[in-house]
Amino acid sequence: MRIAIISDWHLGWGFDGELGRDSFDNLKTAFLQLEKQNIDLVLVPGDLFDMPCPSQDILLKAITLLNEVGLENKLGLMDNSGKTLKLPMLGITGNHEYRGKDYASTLEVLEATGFVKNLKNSCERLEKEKIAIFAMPAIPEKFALSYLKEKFNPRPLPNYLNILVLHQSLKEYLPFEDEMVASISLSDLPQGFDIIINGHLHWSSVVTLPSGVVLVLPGSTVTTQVKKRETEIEKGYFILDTSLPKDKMLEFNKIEGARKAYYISITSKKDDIKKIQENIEKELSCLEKDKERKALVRIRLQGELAEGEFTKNLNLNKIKEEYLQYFYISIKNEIAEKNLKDSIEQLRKLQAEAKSAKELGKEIFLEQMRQIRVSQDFDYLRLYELLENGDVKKAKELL
Ligand SMILES: [Mn+2]
Repeated sequence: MRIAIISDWHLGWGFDGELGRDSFDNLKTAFLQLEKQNIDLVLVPGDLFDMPCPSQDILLKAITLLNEVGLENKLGLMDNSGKTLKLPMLGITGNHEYRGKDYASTLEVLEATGFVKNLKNSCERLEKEKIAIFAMPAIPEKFALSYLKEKFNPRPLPNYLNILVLHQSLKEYLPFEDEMVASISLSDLPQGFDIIINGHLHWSSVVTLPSGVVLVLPGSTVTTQVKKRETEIEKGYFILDTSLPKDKMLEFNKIEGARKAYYISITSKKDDIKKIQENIEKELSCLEKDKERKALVRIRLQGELAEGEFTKNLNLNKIKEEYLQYFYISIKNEIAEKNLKDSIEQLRKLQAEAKSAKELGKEIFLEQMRQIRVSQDFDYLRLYELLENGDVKKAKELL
């Protein structure tokens, strides 16, 4: 059996901007490639859409795209209500699509339109093929570990190829400067599975963990943020061929013609403005230039300026304009003039605190609920969500 693993489509990403077609174009190309690759099943580990409530324009574009996919449902796969699907596709919701159980999810919409079976903390058994697919939709990271271990607690089936599908952060995979959080470590992943597939992390990779389980990160089909690790690997998907030996089962396929992305890191060692500008130009001149499909370029400037030089004299707009026809350039300028360094540190701290104000509110609420000793089984996260959405009537019912 040949299973396509294709994740994090992020349909609708940057929809109103110049790059608004990328998520659709890349997915379209990927499906056209898959149509020629003898695929029996498509697995989508979350973030099909970039947002929990896509606009009708985005939904229409997504449905139109999926309507044109020429993959046959040879397995006769059915949705949760027992209707045969148009496509042999199984999926879970990702963190970008996350909504509480009181609200309809994007996956439910795509299931109602007949494209995908929405897997919800369940096990999909393919009896004839002896394949068991366990799937846990994304939940807030803070609850992920205990949910996985205590509530979901998936148990592999004997004599099956056991696959687990997740959409969570993993502690070991977080770049140290990242704002993402994780509660699950590699050592927390359940034992006895043959393959664990995790969406969410946008670069592709396959590793065999010490426990023997093969961990697959399919990566995303579109570049949403130009991060260093992401630019080192092309956008694509995996094909899992269950007839092959375990070490040859997985094959990466890149999406042809996907927009390129580059990450340039420049550290100034007390350089002057002229030298920094030259260094940027030097790096940009080495990149592949394609006017038809302008590449994304992220430039990160770090280090210290030479004494007596001022960052305001670094004309970054001039560089952006000069390469306008080849690149979408975004610049993160962290170069500091010496005397400004301290105040910038302080500002950064304040910014970080402001960002978590909403999180803080939730924390306080949950802590207060804990203190009044409501029963362990009471779903206070759900209560919080209902209140946040102004559903007072439902909240009262719940109480
Ligand atoms: Mn994602």
